[in-house]
This record gives sequence, C-alpha cells and structure tokens, in this order.
Amino acid sequence: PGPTLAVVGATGAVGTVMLQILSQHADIWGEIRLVASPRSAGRKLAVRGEETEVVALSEEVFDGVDIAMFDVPDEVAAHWAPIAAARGVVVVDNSAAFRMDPDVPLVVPEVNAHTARVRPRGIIANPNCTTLSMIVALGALHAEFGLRELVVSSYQAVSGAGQAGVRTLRQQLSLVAGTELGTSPGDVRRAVGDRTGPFPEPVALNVVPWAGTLREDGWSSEEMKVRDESRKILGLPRLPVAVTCVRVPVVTAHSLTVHARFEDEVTVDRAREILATAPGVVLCDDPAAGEFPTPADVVGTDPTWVGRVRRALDDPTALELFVCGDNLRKGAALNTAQIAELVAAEMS
Ligand code: 2RA
Repeated sequence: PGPTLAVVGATGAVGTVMLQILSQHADIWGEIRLVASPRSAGRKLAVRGEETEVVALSEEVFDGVDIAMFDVPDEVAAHWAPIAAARGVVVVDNSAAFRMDPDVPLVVPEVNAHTARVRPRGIIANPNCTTLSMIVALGALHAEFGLRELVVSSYQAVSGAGQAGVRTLRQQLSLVAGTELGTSPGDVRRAVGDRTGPFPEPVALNVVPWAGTLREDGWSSEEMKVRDESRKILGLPRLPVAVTCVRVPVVTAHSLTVHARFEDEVTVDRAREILATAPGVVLCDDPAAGEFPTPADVVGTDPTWVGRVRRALDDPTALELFVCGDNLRKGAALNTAQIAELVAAEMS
C-alpha cells in the first residue's frame, strides 16, 4: 500500500476541497485519516468514494502517518505541526505559522519543487491563496525574463475568509437583492447592519480595500504575505513588491492585476508563448473576441488563468497582466496535495 495520509482540518472550506481532490487525483495513498477539532469528530465524510469517520485531533492520531496535510488556524498549526513532525510525519501546512521560517521550504511545485526536499523541521509550508493565485504565471515569466519589480492589486473572493465569509456574502446578497440599494451613501451599510461577518465593511454591492489584520504603517497582513512569500518562492529576497489587497463580492476565485518589470525589454509575443506553454497556466487573452479570465468561469478549475497581456506603455521592460485562480484549489488544497504527492514520490 502507499503512504498513510492524514488530512487535518478535513471539515473546513479548504478541507472539503482537499477531499474532492483526493477523490479526483491518482490514488497513491494507503490509509487516509480524516482529522478535525473534537466538535467535528464523529462526522462521516466521503473520500475516494468511501464514507470515512472524522477523528478528533490528538497526538496518537499521527501514529503510523507518513504525511499530514494541515488546513487549520495559524495557532493550531503552530502547536500541532511540530508535534506531528516529532512523530516522524512530514507536515504540509497551509497556515501562515511557518511560511517565513528559514528552516521551512515554501513550495509551489511548478516554480520551486526542488526546495521541498530540504525540510529540517519536517514541515513544508503552502503559500497564501493570494500569492498562489498569481505565482505560477509569474514564476514562468521570471524564469525567462528575470523579474525586477512587482506592483499588484488583488480582487479577493469571500471564501478566502472561510465558510464564514461565504455565509456572510450570501446573507448580505439576500438582504440587498431586488432593492434599489447602492444608490445613496450608506444605504447598503444600513441594510446589512452588523452582519458583516469576517469583513470590516459590507461586501455585497461593494468592494472593500482590506484583507487580514493591521500591520505597521497601514499595511495589511495579507499585503505583507504577498510580498514576503513572492520573494521567498522566487528566491528574490530584495524584490521590490507593492501590493494592495481588495475583497470583492465573488464566492470563489481570486483575481489580480499585475505590473511586472523585468531585467530587459520584453515582447508580448514571447510572454504569450511562455504563458501558453507553462505547466499549470492557461492563456485566455483575446479581448477582440471578449475573452479574458473571470472568477465566474475559473472557479472549480486547477490552472492559473492569464489574460490582458500587454507591454507597459511607458516601460518596454514591463508587462501588465490580469490573473485569475481558484483560491480553494490551486490557492490552497490543490497546491497542498501536489506537495504531498511530491513527498509521497520520494517515499515510493
Ligand atoms: C483571504 N488569503 O483571502 C486570505 C486567506 N488566507 O482572506
């Protein structure tokens, strides 16, 4: 039999997609153990077509496990990932707890798979979904052109904030649907009241220029993650990166506008060739035919979709792109599963 896998956080928004992916990918696993908080223990979930009972997180749950995929809050991962690693488990962690630890590789298989082999703490980190929604395309362009600077704005779906984010948008949409709201200052806010869930402002009929928590000098934690993680994944520790993160009323699939400046002059033709052939990327770029990626079409798919490829009007070394990716698939569960599969291949 193949290696034993534990899915820790199996009942959450990302955990649910992880189970779908495990049922869709080649079945390389022996036992798959589903683990969650004591509150969810005893539930039965389908994986690989079998009903599997969820067990409560404990030290013993890791006995005999080879690889564990964690999708739990940062503080839970910070506590439990080292416990699992100490029991010989290779942990692939989707929280922010270890991403910037120099002894923990931050892995995107299409970009830096080789870094997954060196993991002194027995932990491999999975990047944040916003970074992941663009980095496969950027990694491909960087390999050819040499990235020198990034300026990015995100358009982030509410499922990035978990099931509570999705519930909040749906409830707010039901409050504003069929009304004339959105025509005078504050009318949406009054209709939504305190039902803003994990967001600081109403997200229905709105955009909210905020994701995460407040960091120094007005930056958000989400913006710092995109900067720090992009630098680490691309191996460019001093890359200038400017990010603004924005929440939009989309259920799933993050989008980003990207201004990327490279070492030398670039051509759109060569950029399009690179993007059209890069593993994990789909070029969808025919504005004359009304073709560009949008979250509504990209949701539920695996690749990073790229459109609107243009050379900057005032800088022949820079490209403008619109990038879209499913934040629960490549942005979280899929990348985690791909890393787990890399590690499993080492064991076979
Ligand atoms: C969000 N990227 O979209 C975050 C989740 N890690 O809120």
